[in-house]
Amino acid sequence: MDMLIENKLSTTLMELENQYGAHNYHPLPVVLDKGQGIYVWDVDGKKYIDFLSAYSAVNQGHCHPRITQTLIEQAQTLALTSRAFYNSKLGVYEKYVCEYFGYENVLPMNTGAEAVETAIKIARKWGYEKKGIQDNKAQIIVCEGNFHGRTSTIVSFSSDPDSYAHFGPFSEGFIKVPYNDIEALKNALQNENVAGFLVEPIQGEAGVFVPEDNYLIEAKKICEQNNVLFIADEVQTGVARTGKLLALDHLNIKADLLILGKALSGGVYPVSAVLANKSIMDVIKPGQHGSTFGGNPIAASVAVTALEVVKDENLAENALKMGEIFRNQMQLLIDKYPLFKLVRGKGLLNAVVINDIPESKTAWNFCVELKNNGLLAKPTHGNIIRFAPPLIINENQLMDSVKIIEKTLMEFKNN
Ligand code: IF1
Repeated sequence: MDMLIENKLSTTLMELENQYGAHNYHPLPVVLDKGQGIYVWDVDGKKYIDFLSAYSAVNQGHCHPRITQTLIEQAQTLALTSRAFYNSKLGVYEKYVCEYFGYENVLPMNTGAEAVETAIKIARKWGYEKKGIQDNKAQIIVCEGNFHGRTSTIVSFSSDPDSYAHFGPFSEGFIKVPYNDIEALKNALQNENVAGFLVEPIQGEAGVFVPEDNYLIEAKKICEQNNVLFIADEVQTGVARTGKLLALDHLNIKADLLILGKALSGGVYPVSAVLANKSIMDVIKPGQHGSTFGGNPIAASVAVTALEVVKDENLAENALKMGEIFRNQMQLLIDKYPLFKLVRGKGLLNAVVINDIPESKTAWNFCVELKNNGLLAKPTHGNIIRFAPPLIINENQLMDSVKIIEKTLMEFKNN
């Protein structure tokens, strides 16, 4: 096809988004049209390796045949009943997801932010009804640099001005402590009104910041000692992304409230969940929380298949192995090219820190060049590039990706 005509189509489509959509994103200039496995294609038919995986939602790969089949079949059978009635898929899913992650109960929601909200509500209610906190006094400890979603309550305790500025007045009841600082957490836990500690096992938005192993182990211990719920947001780290089913599995600790989303559906449908044991979940009674779409038959069916795929295709083991190789390869590039400063991460949730001031556009410019060379990744705050391909990636594909990254490093002229 003629090059000019091809370019015109993607330009037209980008202009449509720019003209009619709210400008709440700053996408890379590529218009995607098709996906299969680790690959996506733009409207001109150009093929890319996807190293973002829709922010870890498509861990199982794009358009996984089994997951897609379940979605289609269930959509043709029964899509939505609301929770005013039982449906034939929900209970089956609930049993499956509870046994899968080792909890007694699940509360199904749709998006990650909704599941975080749900966990906050459960923790507060538990605080009043089980711990005996005086009404309206419950506190949740959160971490600096957190990312838990975009609702008005959640942005109330964000430390990123883009997330919270001019969205006040803010919700009360949150105590912020530095991440990876056990003494600060200990101090905050002195407050007897604390109901829960909400934490990401690895901070994604903060640039894939992995805390010391001991931090979360100790944190869990002192929460227990203080009768405070340990609430893990594994929306991004869960479902095999870090090389174990859950990031907390690396440390053999179990959250009191576990928050999941994104890859719970393989990215084909919004499915999120909060898991807990009965003694905690039973504070929620009929009429006290819910959602029209939460636990609908499509979501329930799709989630079972998406979780089966994770087991059947050994995605956790693969993520662990491929992650090792990826970080070793990035280390070789760091030794060779001054533009790359350091690599960090776990499993296939990794980031490379770029050697420039946080305010510069270097990471963005580099991602544009990666795109031109056939690999999609997105910069995050402070000149950091997140590298998180679907977990089905094999060693050959991974080495092809490393070649694209090195080629881009060789060619790169920052401007
Ligand atoms: C966007 C980051 C990723 C999350 C954790 C809850 C949610 C998220 C730990 C909310 C969502 C997203 C949303 C996305 C960018 C993104 C992200 F850059 F912000 F950090 F993944 F890396 N807890 N993360 O990471 O889930 O309501 O979106 O389903 O575009 O805002 P959601």
